[in-house]
Amino acid sequence: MAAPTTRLFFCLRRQERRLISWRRLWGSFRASFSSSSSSLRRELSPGGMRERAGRDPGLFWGSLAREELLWEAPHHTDCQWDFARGTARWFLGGRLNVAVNCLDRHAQHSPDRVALIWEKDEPGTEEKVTYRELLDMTCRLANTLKKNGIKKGDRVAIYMPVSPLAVAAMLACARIGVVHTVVFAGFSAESLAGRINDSECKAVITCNQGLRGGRIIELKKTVDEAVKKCPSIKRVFVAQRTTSKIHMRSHDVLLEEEMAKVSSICPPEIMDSEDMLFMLYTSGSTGKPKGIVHTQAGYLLYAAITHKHVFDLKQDDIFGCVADIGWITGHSYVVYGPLCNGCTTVLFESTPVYPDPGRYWETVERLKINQFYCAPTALRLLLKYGDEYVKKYDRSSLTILGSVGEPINHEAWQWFYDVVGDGRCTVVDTWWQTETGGICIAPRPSEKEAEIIPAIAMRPFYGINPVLMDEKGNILEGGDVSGALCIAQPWPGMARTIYGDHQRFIEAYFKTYPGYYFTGDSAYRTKEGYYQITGRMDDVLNISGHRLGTAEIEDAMDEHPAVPETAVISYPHDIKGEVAFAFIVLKEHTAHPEVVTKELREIVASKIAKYAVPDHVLVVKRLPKTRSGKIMRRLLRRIVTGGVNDMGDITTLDDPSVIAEILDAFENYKAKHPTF
Ligand code: 7RM
Repeated sequence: MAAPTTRLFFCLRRQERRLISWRRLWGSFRASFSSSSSSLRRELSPGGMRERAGRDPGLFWGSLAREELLWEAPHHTDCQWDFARGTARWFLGGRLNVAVNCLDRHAQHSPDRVALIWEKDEPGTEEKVTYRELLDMTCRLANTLKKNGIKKGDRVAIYMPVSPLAVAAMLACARIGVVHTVVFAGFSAESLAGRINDSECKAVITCNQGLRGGRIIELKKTVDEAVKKCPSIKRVFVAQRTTSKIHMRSHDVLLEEEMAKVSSICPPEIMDSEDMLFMLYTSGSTGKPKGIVHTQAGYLLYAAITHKHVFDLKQDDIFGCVADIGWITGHSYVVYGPLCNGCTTVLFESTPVYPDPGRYWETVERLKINQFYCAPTALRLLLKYGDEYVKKYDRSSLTILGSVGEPINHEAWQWFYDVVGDGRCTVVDTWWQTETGGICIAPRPSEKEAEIIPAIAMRPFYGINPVLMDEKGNILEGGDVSGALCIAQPWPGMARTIYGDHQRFIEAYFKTYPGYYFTGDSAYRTKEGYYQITGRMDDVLNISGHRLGTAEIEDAMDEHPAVPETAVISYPHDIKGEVAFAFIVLKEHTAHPEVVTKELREIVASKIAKYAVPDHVLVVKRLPKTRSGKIMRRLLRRIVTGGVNDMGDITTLDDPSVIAEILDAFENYKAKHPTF
């Protein structure tokens, strides 16, 4: 035990030394700043920052990395990249630990500062966790993992609802160099097993049950079912979220019980900048979800800097991002960004309508939240209940309102601004992806703060260089143009690869427009040079801000023995934004089509997740296909969105009479579903 303890102290002493020298530096920095050095003021202004980042991104991020993070060894090379090979590496030679950056340095300075406010499912039962307590919890959890044979480089799945233990689990992995993969606790056993097997996880960390909107979610049961198919799993760590009894299996470990037995000191594993920090599965247009890989230093720096600047973070701010930790928004803006910046971050366990549609705003009042970050789908849902649910709560603590995950419509933006923000908060529509690691386009920061155009993401973040391409791969210059949204240069937060399949990474992001990162989205650039994201260009759906490939839903449905063929497309929805619309072909002489459609819905829920279940299932005799046999989803979209008079180019369509046939089936379907 002696050796590691000495190492820890050594590490802490070095940290302290560095913090002191930083403070000295910061002091002189501030002194010269206030002595009205106008050039320095210009350097630190959004315009100055943007200009420096544009001039030399490597130098810009390199100096920020030195200033903002605590290093065990400094980096020698800012960035090396080659988009033709799909590579970008940042801060080479640098060594650090992410958990030390998120916990130890704050615990040392201000141990009693609140790190987490766990806004539990029942309103008014919140629990606060200080930086000292979170460090203690993280170290105990890390030691429990180690005691059970989990070591640096191993992968561990986290299947938990938003809670302090889930955050501690992520940071415990980071502390000992284990790669975590958080799986959203709404995914089915089959989805969980797929992710565990793809990344060959050694363990799962879960809870006996979850609690959301007053309803119980059987997490442990789902894990038990999943791990039956996962030979790599050696341990299942189970935390006790509810009082229900845990049915123990041989590889199960009671998490809290074990944590109480181990030391609260855990020496951090010192990691290289480019070692893997976590992977997170996300849907693409083809195949199974991809394990998007993020690394240590670049990801952490980018999450922290975007968090600080887009949300105008002040010391002592209480940051409220209501995303689940199972999505990238939860990783970057519930956990890593806010904790690296040492602020207080809210963990929201409930739903926007529990116990009533005032929940968000009641929480804002009770916790005095300063920045509130949510998805447009929730706003669209809440605005339907009227303004009273908002107005009865005091929202004077709010300064910035953020939106993420999907395009925000004008009505929702205006309601957010006028009603929630009383016309005095800045609304930031933030565009980014699992692959970008952090916000890439947002109205803030800017010199022209007042100049915000409703419902558009507007400005590239420091060092982000967006370009729009036409179909032929030519760069579109100037304003008032639309095209495929690409990014021309690397940034520290970008994904490094797809776990176990770098070739797929290249194909998905760097092949369509050689030399550029292709986002999969299309965008419009205004005359003033601002960006508006217009939607996905590929077969990826966005249901309530959650990504899903149409191919995944088709693959699940294709397993039904009575269904030889399916095609899924996106269909607009008032609240969810988009839903899945499935066209299915049944085997001849199938007796009860309605039974089959019901079974298909169940298959999708059990193979993927409930949110993936198609809202519409239409039985057709056949699908529109090209002469070479490819399904023409474009035509299906036209048929259901009323564009039948303009079907576009149908010269490759095998048999044009299929259009009238499907249209007929669709008219019948509408007649039977009056709410359609
Ligand atoms: C953060 C996140 C990414 C996809 C992305 C877009 C869509 C996200 C916006 C948006 C319009 C926005 N990651 N998207 N933010 N579209 N305006 N502000 O959502 O990987 O799950 O999804 O989401 O299509 O490519 S994600």
